[in-house]
Amino acid sequence: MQMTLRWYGKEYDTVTLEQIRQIPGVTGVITTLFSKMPGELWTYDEIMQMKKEVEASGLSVAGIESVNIHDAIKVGTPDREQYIDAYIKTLENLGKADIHMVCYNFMPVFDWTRTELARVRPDGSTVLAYTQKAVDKIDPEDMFGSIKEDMNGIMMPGWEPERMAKIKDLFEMYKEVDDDKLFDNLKYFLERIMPVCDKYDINMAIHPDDPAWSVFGLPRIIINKPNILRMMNMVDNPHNGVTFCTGSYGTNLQNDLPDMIRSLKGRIHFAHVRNLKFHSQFDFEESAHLSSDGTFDMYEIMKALYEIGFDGPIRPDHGRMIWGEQAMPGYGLYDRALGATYLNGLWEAIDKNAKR
Ligand code: DNO
Repeated sequence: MQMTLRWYGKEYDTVTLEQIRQIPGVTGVITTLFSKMPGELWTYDEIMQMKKEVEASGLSVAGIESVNIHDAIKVGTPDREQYIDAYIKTLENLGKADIHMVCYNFMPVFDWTRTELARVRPDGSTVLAYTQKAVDKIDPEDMFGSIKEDMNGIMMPGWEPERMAKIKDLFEMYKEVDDDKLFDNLKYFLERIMPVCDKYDINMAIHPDDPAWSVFGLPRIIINKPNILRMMNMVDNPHNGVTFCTGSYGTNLQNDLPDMIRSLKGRIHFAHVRNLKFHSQFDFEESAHLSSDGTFDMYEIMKALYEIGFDGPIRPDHGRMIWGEQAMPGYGLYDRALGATYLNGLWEAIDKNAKR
């Protein structure tokens, strides 16, 4: 595996490449062209400019998170063709730039959903949190407004104000889309892009829906083992793979994370590893990475990844906001650096033990 950190680019991120370079064991970043809207073409020159900047700092570009999918593709409207063509061209340009992993999601309207971006924990740190009660009380159109205040003035991925301004229309677009239709549209998209992925050896890594159930009545399909295996089988190509995000699949306590990892051997192209602390089934917050601070057994998760021979990029996922840092919620430097170090420690112990 390659330990990485997510980095949004110097115009958007409060963390610098120089800081990331000093985290022991972190050798690459997962980055993006953050200003690109879903459906927009990424040119070869733009990609190379970003790549050169990362490499000048001594780090590598371990993959992209995300090349976002236009809603026309998810809904399956006739104009999806033009957006799929642009996506294929973007993949081709990434392949030419020697970038081989692309994380994306197929969530309708909202990307990940949290009801609080700065819940205060007993130790004074703040974390992202979710309560179903809060979601049930709020009109989806007010969702963006309700969390905007906590964004620290920073644009959050998946919550672009341009898209949120059209939220009514977005909900209207998805009116006829149920789970099966969403699966069909995903299959159509994957079948169209697999030839370019095969040509340039690009691993597509779908991110799970977060939380792993329907919110606001919208269909959500990348949520559990049966659905993800259905997706792997419906386009049975090794380039059709997943981002295994423990914090997203883990929102549903019925998901057995190590078992899911084992069932996806060869198809996990990217891993997001973080822990959650549950107060009740539908009330959780993002804890520190350490097993004892949350609900998941991080040792068992890392061991499952190790045992399936996972060799892709991995990143500590959202961190707590600690030590007075002001950053994009979930994406500060300090707690993610602690997370990377902890995960590297677990990996080293598992590796040494296995080789004894
Ligand atoms: C949240 C992230 C997601 C993820 C996208 C992938 O912090 O894990 O926003 O990047 O769903 O497209």
